[in-house]
Amino acid sequence: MEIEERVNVNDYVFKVLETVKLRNPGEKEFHQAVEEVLTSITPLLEERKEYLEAGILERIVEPERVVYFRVPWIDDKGRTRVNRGFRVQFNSALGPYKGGLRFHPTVNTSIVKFLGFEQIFKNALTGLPMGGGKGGSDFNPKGKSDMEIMKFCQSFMTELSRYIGDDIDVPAGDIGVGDREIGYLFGQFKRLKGAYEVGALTGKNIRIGGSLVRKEATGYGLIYFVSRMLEDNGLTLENKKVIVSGSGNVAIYAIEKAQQLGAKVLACSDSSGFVYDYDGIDVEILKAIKEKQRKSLTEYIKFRPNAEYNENSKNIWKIPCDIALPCATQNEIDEEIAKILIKNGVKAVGEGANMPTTKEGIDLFIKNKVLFAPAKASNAGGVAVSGLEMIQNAGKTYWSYEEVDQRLKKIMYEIYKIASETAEAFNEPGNLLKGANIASFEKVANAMLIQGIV
Ligand code: NDP
Ligand code: 2IT
Repeated sequence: MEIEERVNVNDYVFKVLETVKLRNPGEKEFHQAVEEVLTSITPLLEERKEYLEAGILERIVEPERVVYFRVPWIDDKGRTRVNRGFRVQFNSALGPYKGGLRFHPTVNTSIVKFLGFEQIFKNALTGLPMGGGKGGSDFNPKGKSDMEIMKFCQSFMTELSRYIGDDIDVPAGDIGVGDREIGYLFGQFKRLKGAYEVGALTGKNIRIGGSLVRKEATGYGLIYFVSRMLEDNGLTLENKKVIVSGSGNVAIYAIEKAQQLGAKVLACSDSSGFVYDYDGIDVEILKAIKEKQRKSLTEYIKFRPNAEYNENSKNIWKIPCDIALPCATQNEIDEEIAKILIKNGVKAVGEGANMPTTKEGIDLFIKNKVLFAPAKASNAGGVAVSGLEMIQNAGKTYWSYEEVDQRLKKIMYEIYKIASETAEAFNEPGNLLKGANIASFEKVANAMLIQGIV
């Protein structure tokens, strides 16, 4: 685009978005993530025309590099299986690419690009030196034996190892990838490199260089953020009715921390359905079923006398609650569900998952003055502690649980402060989505300006 064409910021943003859609056909999640960021930063672009002149927008929506590769492996019956592996190295203005790996049958280029794009800004908000990236595979870990998981991880890493390293790109977990998978990935990486390059992956088990509190970090960080947001609005978590979707890593530790702070968590879900526990979710039972046995939530009601199971996951949002915490996957909360939540009097929504609310859902929450904690701010605790794991690894040292937890809390409070102060400075007090997008974009754009057109 010529500079003259860039004078009207709204037209300019519209043209960039149109180009993104044309260049990345059919990638609707990626389009959605880009649109959300670009349309909310127009007031900043009005003030910083140098961003337009340096082509920051056109550059920031284009990944620096995308790789995809074949992942062949042999299942327990001796059959050859082939999956597809992905890594998108989106932006390295602030540091090495950093972001998780997702193993789920729905993974494709649109999913990894949307996640990678979000990650750029989320990582910037943590204040730690990390660029943005994401990866994964359409491999479905459900029903696979431990041996099959190991063989898949080894094959996946055989390819991925060409592209990662502690100063290059540092993967971690996401859906379907926890410390078991990171352990197998690390083992194969070490073998291929012939060196114990401990900082090339995070989310490691603490016995092989992981950080304390990494496992809890996303869920705990979400609750630290939400409690700060409530406090700022004269509310607390004490005795609040909370609904959490998902029952994986993020959901479990969000439930645990919310309960520690006095909330009543009534329900949680998985891909097969949800449980409503009138006595409040028993998080230790949940951990045993989901973390250890890797079974469905249907098991939960066997142990709890006052719990019910419902096989439609989405109906979890019909339960009246004060606080809704979507912690499963993207686009869980659409316009229809947002209307139900609002009708039932929801006071706050805290996004634990990435992009769990559609644009229409977000607009409704903001219009109806529901306190809204946007994912790239509120779920940044996971990658923040990954950043702390990188620092510990680089210094060949370990910090105590209390030390990491305190640092996590401080980072989450700081992110809240930046997002709310920026929202206020741009005349939209309370709009944390706008505040988080503007503050993080500015940070990345400034770092890009300094480094020239690369
Ligand atoms: P897990 O794999 O540990 O858990 C995912 C949970 O969500 C499971 O309960 C799963 O159900 C459910 N789920 C996944 N996909 C779907 C789907 N398509 N429909 C319905 N339910 C689904 O993943 P995490 O807890 O790590 O991740 C959850 C969300 O949080 C994701 O959006 C992820 O990107 C985000 N996130 C994760 C971070 C991390 O550090 N792990 C950091 C920041 C964000 P089932 O058990 O049946 O598979
Ligand atoms: O979405 C995310 O922030 C993550 N899955 C965590 C990424 C990381 O590098 O710890």
